[in-house]
Amino acid sequence: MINQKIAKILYEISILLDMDDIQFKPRAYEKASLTIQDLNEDLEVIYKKGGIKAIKEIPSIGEGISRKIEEFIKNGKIKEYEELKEKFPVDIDELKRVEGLGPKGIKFLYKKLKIKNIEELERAAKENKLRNFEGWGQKKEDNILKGIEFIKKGTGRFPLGQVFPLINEIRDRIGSLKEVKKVIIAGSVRRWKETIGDVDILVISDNPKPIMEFFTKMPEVGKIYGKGETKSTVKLMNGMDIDIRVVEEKSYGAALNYFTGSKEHNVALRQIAKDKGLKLSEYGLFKGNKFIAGRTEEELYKTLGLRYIEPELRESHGDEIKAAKENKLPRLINYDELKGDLQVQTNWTDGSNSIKEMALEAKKYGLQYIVITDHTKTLAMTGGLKEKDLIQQGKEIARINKELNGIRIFKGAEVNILKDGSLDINDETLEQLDVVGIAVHSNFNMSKEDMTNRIIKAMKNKHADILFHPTGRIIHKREPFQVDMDKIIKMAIETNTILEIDAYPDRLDLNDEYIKKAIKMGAKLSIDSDAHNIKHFDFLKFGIAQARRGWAAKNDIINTMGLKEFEGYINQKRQR
Ligand code: DGT
Ligand code: CA
Ligand code: CA
Ligand code: ZN
Repeated sequence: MINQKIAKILYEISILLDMDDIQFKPRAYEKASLTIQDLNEDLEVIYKKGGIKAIKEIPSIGEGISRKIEEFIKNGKIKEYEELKEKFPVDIDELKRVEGLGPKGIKFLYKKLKIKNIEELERAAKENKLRNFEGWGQKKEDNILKGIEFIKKGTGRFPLGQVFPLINEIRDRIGSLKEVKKVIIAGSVRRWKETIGDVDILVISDNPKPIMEFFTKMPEVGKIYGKGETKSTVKLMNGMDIDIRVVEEKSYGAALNYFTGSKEHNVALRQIAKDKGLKLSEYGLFKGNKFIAGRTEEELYKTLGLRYIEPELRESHGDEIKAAKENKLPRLINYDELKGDLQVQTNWTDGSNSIKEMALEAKKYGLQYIVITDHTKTLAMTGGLKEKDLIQQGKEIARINKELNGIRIFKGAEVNILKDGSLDINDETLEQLDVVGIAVHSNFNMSKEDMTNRIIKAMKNKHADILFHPTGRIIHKREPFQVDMDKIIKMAIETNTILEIDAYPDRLDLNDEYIKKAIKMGAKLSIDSDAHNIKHFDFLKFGIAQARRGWAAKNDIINTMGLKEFEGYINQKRQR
């Protein structure tokens, strides 16, 4: 797919045109970029089938932009873009990763200080050159430095959701080679960690040589670190490293176990083996020189006297080993057990699809119900809904529900928790909704005590049902805000408020530790996609993985309830 490449270029053109003080055009490029990001069909395919005419028929793509797209498909570059980049040699892609720095800020800093990249930005901020501009100040300068710090820390790790489709595609490509008997992704990917350092691919084969050839020659490969008989390492053009190892069938379980990790889990298993007078390695479990287990992982755990431990649990710092010994591992929620999605945005605010489109797509994912939760009025940049809009949307939902079968839409909202803990939608309107989500979207930099009190006050509103993305963090972008999670969990139980596991790949909020804690204390959780377009239901699996990493069973998650049960649950909630 070249769509993402083109979308990125169009977005950069929009910023560069704006730097050039050109009116209106930037907005058109930005809109086109957003449309293309969400397009299901490959632009190259569209073009091959219907030429430039077919491109022009895509909404929000006009004559001028369709010519640029054609140019890219034909020549692999866009002349205007190259010229603009020469005129403004600014690393937009890099700079816009800094939290709090948007296109306007990038333009401003280039005009005033000729800042082109993160290094120059950092230097300027450290020399206090930003704080004296109107509308900037010391606080913003500090935040920019914090944002830079954050990016530096995260460098090299990728949010799993960002690279997951590519990883699976590569796995399938390798799997289709005739020399390959089996291929599996091990390492942190198999443990579904929030972010991954590199990808570890394990292959069973008697003939590794052609596999090494194929692997090191994949079109995505940017650099070969090493190419051996049975193992190789490459860096892809997107910066991600991949290791591949070929093993024999006989040691597959042991190798898979070793390369799945975590390292701490491996160390603990080896100790258990040692205590039994055995030796565990990536080649198998041995008594002296005699191979006694290692063909499968199940066999390995069994021989060590443990219950099988799911990969998502293999990093709980020893807890999982203790539980496996005592037969106390949870029966984790399965990847097919969600029946509803309680946070879904639409084109009424910042989502890209209609209510009906979202509902129909949810049905394809096997869901029985969704809650529409568009943003509310104080989140102005998303065009947040006012009371009267919510009432109107409710009517629309009722109408659509009559048209659809097999999927039920509930009326909801993602209501802003204001600085003082009050909600930005009045009680009479909240009363009319089926499910009320509440969330912090502003004033993140409060003291722990103030933030905790703010959220507790909001949870005490009798209409509040779910606390969305409870810590507000964005991976690689924004630290969680300061909050006393013990108190929040206690209050969630007392006020019967659901705590959300937001499945959006750069949120994954709550994190695994808080999930574990919330479950232990007895709170109820939900797993929601936070979808902003129809493709985002695909994120639910990352939320389920996160829940599993937090030791969640089916019963801990509210939206594993079927429609009837869920309806009963919210009706009961409404009556109190
Ligand atoms: P990552 O790549 O940083 O997201 O995390 P992992 O867990 O995928 O780590 P990686 O790629 O360095 O190694 C893959 C697995 O190999 C790791 O989970 C456990 C195993 N492993 C690697 N180095 C060691 C080691 O020094 N000792 C032990 N026991 N296992 C190791
Ligand atoms: Ca790895
Ligand atoms: Ca590795
Ligand atoms: Zn939100």
